[in-house]
Amino acid sequence: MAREASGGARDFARRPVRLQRRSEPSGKRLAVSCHERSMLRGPAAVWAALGPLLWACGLALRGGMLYPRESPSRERKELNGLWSFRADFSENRRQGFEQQWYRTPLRESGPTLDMPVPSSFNDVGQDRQLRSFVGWVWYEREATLPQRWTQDLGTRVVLRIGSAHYYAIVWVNGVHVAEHEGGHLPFEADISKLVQSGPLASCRITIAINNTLTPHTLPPGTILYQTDTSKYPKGYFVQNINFDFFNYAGLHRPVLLYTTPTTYIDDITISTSVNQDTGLVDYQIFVEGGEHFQLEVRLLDEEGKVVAQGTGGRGQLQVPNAHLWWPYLMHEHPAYLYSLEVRLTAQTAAGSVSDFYTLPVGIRTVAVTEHQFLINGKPFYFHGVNKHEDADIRGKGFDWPLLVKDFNLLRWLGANAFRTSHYPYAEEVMQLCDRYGIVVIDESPGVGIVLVESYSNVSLQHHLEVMEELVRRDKNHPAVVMWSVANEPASFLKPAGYYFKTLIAHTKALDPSRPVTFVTNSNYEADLGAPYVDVICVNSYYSWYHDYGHMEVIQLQLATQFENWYRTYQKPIIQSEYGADTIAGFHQDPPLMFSEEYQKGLLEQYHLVLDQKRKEYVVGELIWNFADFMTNQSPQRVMGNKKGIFTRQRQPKGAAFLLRERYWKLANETRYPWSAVKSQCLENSPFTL
Ligand code: BDP
Repeated sequence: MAREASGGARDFARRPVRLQRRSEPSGKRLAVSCHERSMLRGPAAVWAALGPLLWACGLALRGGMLYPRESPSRERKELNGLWSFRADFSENRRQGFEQQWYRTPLRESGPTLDMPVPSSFNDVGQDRQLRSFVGWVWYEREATLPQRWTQDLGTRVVLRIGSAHYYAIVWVNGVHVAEHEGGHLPFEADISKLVQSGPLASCRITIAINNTLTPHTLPPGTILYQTDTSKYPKGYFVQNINFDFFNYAGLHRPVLLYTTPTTYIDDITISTSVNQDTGLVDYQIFVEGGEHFQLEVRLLDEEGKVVAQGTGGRGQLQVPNAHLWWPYLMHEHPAYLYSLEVRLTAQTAAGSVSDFYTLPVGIRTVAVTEHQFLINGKPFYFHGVNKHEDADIRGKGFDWPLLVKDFNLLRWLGANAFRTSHYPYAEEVMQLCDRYGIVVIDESPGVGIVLVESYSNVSLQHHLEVMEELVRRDKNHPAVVMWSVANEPASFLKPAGYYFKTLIAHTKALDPSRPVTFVTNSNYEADLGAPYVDVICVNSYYSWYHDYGHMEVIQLQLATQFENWYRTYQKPIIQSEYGADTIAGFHQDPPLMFSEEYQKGLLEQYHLVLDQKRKEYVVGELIWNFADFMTNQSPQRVMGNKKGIFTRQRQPKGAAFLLRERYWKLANETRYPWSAVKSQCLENSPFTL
């Protein structure tokens, strides 16, 4: 007999110390708070048009999460490379806490492995047990600090962890400094006092990470104990999940130290709009660590010329004849980025100090009507992909060559957009999207919400906090045009209505300038969350998970589904997933499932309907998936999900060429001002006119 875990799972995930909010409200904050109720959705077009006004009373986000950039007042030191590592294989997984492994160097409490950071710990070793390990793992590394950092008391030293999946506790020199729940967003700890209190020029960073998922984590999961001793050894359990990707874990993104002065620019929020030819940049600057300061801001164009300037913590910069940030392929000068230079001058007991931060700014507007998605007032059609962050032995570890390769493939394909399925991606990914003009639907890790327990208040509270963290991190990226709060939740369950109403209203209160959605696979009549979204994003797998092999039913089923959704809601629709598993190199004619021909045939059937409906209200199509990716083992998965149009090694299947032809044609049709697109990747592209 099996029972759902309660004690055990919670044991593994239990927080030994209370979760600390990153920073408490401060009297000095400049943002104006406004009651959430006033942010509840009116007609989409109205709130989108009112974006800049509403922004002024957006729900105040507490604590900045500016990307750590170098500047004349800020230094950074990456801690990537080899860390010491140990998985706690003890029965209750808590030996590390019982023996306080953080108190002394990890090698003193037992054997350690070398573990690369960033990477997942799962696939770099030869140990099957480590690959599927559930519980606490321990990472440790010594960092040598520049003398100034440890001796200049006017310097603030911050430890930043780009992502630790799933739950993390951090110590520096054995002292607890931070704790964080959630595997896809950064968190920080001010460690100045610790590193400036003694003669040490180095510090020991210990991070314990737990990958256990519970019904209240995002994504959710459960631990299943197998208690039939005739079949399983004592204490046997497995982690169950309701999402279709491998639960890679570890330090997935860069870990670094950076400095600021002790009075510093903590956060910047910008919001842009356009009035005739004038670009408007509303800014708010949040300062911490001091009361007496001046702020100066300058907006520079790409040539470095100052085009507008201002002073103070909030204001509006006006840019006559502004260059707008356009998606790539939509305009001949896409992705124009200004630089917002912020200079803080503060008077401290030790004299005057300065802090500098430069933020890339794209001026653009986003709005939604009953049947269109508008960027800069022009209809935008999403022709792109869904992605995952994993590849080969590094699992979900951040990797520059992979990132550049993926963006080269996106541009080869003519993809103008992707969704960060099914969790927030690395900040460096978002930065490249800004620079290249690739539009992003930014998705939270709300995937696999199918249990009633996952709709509880505990879960909702955490989901609201995750949206705060996500908006805080990504709010200034022009590439981000919509938030997605979840993927394929059981939105037909009774509590889903209140859950999504609250979650979407909260996200809009955090950021009134962007539409909000979640991605559904529920029936249009049963979906209790759909009334609250601005754009209907719907996944379907006709002739794959139903009517196997019968591609002839696709057109009828897809057209009917679109019509039903539109008749019910009169909102624009995105085909947010569709696809077929395909083993690269399998060929079969007439096409059979899993062959390259079947994948192409299925896509073509979808395209016939998309081509009709995009003349009406369908505003986008995102293939599932850009590349093959790893999943849990199951008889339905052949070493992972094979719905990629590229293999996991990023080589094209036949469908990649089909989509490439389609996307470049779509680009030619939807370009503004009207003129032919030139392929950025291949001089002799058949689509270069
Ligand atoms: C969709 C999910 C996605 C899966 C895909 C599939 O959103 O995460 O990988 O199905 O089954 O339902 O390939």
